[in-house]
Amino acid sequence: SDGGGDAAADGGGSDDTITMGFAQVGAESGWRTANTKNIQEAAAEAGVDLKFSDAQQKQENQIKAIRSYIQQKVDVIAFSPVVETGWDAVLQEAKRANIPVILTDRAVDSEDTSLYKTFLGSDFVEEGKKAGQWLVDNAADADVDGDGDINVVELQGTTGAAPAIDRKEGFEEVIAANGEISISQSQTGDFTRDGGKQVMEAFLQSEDDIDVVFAHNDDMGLGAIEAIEAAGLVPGEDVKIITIDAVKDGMTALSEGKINFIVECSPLLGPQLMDLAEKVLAGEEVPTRVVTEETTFTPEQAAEVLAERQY
Ligand code: GZL
Ligand code: ZN
Repeated sequence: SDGGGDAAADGGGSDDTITMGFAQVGAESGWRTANTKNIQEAAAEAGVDLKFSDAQQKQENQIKAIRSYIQQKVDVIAFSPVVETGWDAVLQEAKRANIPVILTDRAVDSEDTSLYKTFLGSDFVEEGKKAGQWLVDNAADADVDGDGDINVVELQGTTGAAPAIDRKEGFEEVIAANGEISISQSQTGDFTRDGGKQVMEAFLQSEDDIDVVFAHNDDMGLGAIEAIEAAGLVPGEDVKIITIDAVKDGMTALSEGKINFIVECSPLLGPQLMDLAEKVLAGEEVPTRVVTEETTFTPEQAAEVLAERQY
C-alpha cells in the first residue's frame, strides 16, 4: 500500500491491508475451482483484501480485469494467463502505474522479465515427461491390441496455454525413446470434461486401434471415459488412460482402475502467493521462479490417499 493518503488512493483497503487484484482464467475444470477456492481462503487467512474476477477462459476479459485493478490502484496484481502470448501491453501499463505483478499457475512468453516479479507454478514440461515415462515403463501392457504399435491419442489443453504446450513437449520428448509409441491424433479439448468427451468420440469413430489416451488434465480424461464406455469399451483396460492434475474425480476414477496413471499438478498456490505478495510489497527480494511440489499416483496409491485429498 502507499502507506497513507485517503482510502481510495490505495485500492480501498485501510493503510496496512494489502489489496490484491486477481484475474482468474475461468472455472473450466476441477483444478481451476480448487485453485480459486484455495486463493480466496489464503487471502482471508492472510488478511489480504482480494478483488477477484473470472474471465471465462477469454484473454480479453483477463486484460480488462487487470486494467480495472490498475484503475482501482490495487497494491498488487496476480493472475494466471490463459494463454502465453499478448500480455506485454497491459503488463507495461501495470509497470507504469507502479503496481507489481505476480504470475501464478501459467506463464507468459514476454521477453521482458521486469514485467512481473515472479512466476509461481508447476513445471509443465516435467509433468509431460512423467506421463511419458509411465508409458515407456509400461509399454508392454499399453499395447492393448497386441499389434506391436502403441497408438496414442492426445487430448490437448487450451490452445496456446503454457500447460498445453509444455505437457505435449515433455511427453513427446520421453516417448521418443520407444519407436513403438506414436501419437496418431492430437486435438484440444480445452481442459473441459465436455471437450474431452466430444474429441474422444471423434477419435473413436476415426480409428479402432487406440491403445492409449494421454489427456492434459483429469477433466478431459473423465470426458474420454464417458465416450469410451459409450463405445462399449472398458476404460483402463481396453484403452489405457494417463492424465494430469489429480483432482478428486480423477483420483476416484484412478482408484477404480478407469484411469491408469495420474501426474499431480497442485492447485494449492494460495498461501505461497500471499507470502510472495507480502514480500514484494515489503521491498524484499523474491525468487523469479517458484516451482510447486507435486508427485504422481498409481491406482493403488490413489486408493490409499483418496479420503484425505483436500480437493
Ligand atoms: C495447470 C492448469 C491447468 C490444469 C487444468 O496448472 O493451468 O488448467 O491442468 C486447468 O485442469 O484447467
Ligand atoms: Zn497397438
